[in-house]
Amino acid sequence: IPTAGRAGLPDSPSNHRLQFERDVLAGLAAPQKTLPCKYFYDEIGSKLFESICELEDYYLTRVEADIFSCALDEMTMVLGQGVALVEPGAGNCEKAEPLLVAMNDPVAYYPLDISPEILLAAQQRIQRRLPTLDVVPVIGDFTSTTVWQQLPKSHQRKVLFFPGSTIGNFTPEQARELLQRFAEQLRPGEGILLGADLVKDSVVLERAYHDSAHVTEAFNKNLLTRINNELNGNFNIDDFAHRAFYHRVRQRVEMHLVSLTDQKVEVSGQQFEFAEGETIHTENSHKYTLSGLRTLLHETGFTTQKFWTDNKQHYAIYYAEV
Ligand code: AVJ
Repeated sequence: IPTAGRAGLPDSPSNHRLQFERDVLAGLAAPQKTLPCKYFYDEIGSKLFESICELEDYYLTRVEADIFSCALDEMTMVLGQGVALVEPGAGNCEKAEPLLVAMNDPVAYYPLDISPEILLAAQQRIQRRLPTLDVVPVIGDFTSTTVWQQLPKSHQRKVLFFPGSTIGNFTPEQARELLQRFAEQLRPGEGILLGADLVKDSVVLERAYHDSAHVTEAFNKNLLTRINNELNGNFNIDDFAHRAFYHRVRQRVEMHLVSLTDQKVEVSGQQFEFAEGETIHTENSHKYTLSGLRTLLHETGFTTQKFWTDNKQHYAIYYAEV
């Protein structure tokens, strides 16, 4: 793999492809085959994810939206006036929009995402609705350090917006590292609005990731289609099955793709062997308790100010400041 130029162009499309190739080849060569879940979100994957969010079985989006609409007045009060909202992994920005509309004179919105098409469409939509708001999309991977340098230096009071239980995709150690990195971007008095899915009955959890309409299955398998298309792979999609289960000890839903036969697959000219029943681990979705979330925030330099939850305590949103 040629590496020249990568340092100078950390977020260019060709570097994204190189990074994708490196991650896939390394992941498939590991003893437990694994693929990073951030690669789910190509154009088709992003659409499939939007369909997942509309499923009855996938309660997360609905419950979070309900908490937001019930708590909107309280939230805008604790956020305060003249805030610049920064959203890592903003996607279609549909969660920020109602919040921005309700907020007290927000000055700017910085949605940060790897997908420019979706961001630019969202920018136009939000800009039309809030003409005086400064909407500035930032293209990049929020887990990289370089993307934060693209944020304009300003004296605006920042609040990070990290809803959707995206934090769940990180192991507890990775989550601590990420929140520490977030905290480093903030000055005293600046904050984070963090949404996370809570530990609950495993039947409810497993239904959310193994929905009856099989959209999550399509979402999971689309990763193989993407590898076929972009990295010259020859996965036979029908030779893999979708699996999702809740692991009580690890406190997470794991998604896997299970090989249904002994088979060989080629990606970018490299061959990988699968035994029947062997899996590719494609996603972790960690679930938190309220006290676990509070501890995570405290350990990473935040002081929790307030939290909101639904009456079943399926989901929680925390506001915390550094
Ligand atoms: C967007 C990471 C919160 O883990 O619930 C949905 C992604 N994966 N269905 C989640 C997802 C399978 C989702 N997050």
